[in-house]
Amino acid sequence: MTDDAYNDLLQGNGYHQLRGVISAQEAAAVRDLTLTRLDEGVDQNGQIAIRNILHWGPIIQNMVTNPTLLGLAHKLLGDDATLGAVSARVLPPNCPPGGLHVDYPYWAMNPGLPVDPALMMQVIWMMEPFTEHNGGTWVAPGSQQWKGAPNIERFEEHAIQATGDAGDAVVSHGLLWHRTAINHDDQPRVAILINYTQVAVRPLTTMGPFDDAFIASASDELRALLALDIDKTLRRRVMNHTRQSAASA
Ligand SMILES: O=C(O)CCC(=O)C(=O)O
Repeated sequence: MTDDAYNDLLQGNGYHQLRGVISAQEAAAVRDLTLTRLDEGVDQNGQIAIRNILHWGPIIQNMVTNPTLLGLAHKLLGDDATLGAVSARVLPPNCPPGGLHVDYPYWAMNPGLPVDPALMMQVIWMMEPFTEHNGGTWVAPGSQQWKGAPNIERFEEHAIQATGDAGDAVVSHGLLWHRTAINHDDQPRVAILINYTQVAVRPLTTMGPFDDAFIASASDELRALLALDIDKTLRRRVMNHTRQSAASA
């Protein structure tokens, strides 16, 4: 699976759908939780973004450290990949579509960057079935290979909507052109978005501060993703780099 997803992200569609990563019941619990916390969100042109939701507890932390996703993030971004952002995206009924974009850090950089090595992987978690009716995400297959800034005409020629079941996860290369859709349903549509980046990329949002209880209970995987041991990580990088330079001298 990891190989197929990895190849899809770099050389194929630029995204890959993983079915049933969590159960429909778990997804429903996350959806319900999100809808009780809408007051933490900000309005983004009629859609709601709730940023930095790691503190919502183990239910979100377990999604962040899900072994399947982490395996893929490590293969794509390195064993010391970090968490760039974790947020909820709610599409209220009849909301307008979101803007066409690539993901951070690519939108903050000049276009024309190589696809491989990737700097960022996004996960769009479906907390309920995503359909064309309720706002399945618009994606342009293969657009991670299109150099240059996203443009709407080219996007609309190729874009399709990602649909699937509650508990599915769409992983995508940070350079994939995509946008949120209109929700034509009478119920809000909920996604959880997780961004993993190479360790050298500055996180999009501030992750902390973390209190002592959080740090004491954080799993090894979460410690690594939050770069809580960044000094050790970077020392290891420097040592590997020095060894490689010595070997090639
Ligand atoms: O909520 C969605 O449909 C996807 C949003 C997304 O991928 C993004 O804003 O980067």
